[in-house]
Amino acid sequence: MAIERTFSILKPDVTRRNLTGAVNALIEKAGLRIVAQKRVLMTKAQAETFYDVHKARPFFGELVDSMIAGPVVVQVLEGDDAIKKYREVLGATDPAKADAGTIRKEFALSVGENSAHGSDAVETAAIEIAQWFSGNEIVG
Ligand code: 3AN
Repeated sequence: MAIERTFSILKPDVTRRNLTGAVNALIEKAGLRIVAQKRVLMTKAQAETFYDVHKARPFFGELVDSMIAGPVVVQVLEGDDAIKKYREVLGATDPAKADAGTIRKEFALSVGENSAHGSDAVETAAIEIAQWFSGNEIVG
């Protein structure tokens, strides 16, 4: 298996409820290393750019608004097969369908406020990491 990096966002529903450490504990328990991390308040333009792929979806406005409702924690996670592994740790988009022990099953409030984002492919991970981190902010 290849060592990969993936991009993660702990969403405003996590920071609001003071769950950053609890979510990070699940990430680290799964063997992923947090090699970069910062807490930011996204601008509307940054959230729209980040979710540009979803701009035609009916929930786009709601999604952007939910991402700027409070601070988020942006992260780079590193490990074997990190992209797929983190998607497994996240669980299904809809927390009602997520497996026990996953971040979304344990913490998500709804399909919109679903606690965390993880990249879905190598190419999108690289684009998303570059949107939020410069090379010298990532220390493996
Ligand atoms: P995932 O984050 O699991 O890859 P996507 O890429 O389908 O899921 O959706 C991106 C984000 O859009 C989700 N994390 C969620 O916050 C939001 N979202 C997806 N589907 C809905 C929906 N039906 N209603 C509201 N928000 C949604």
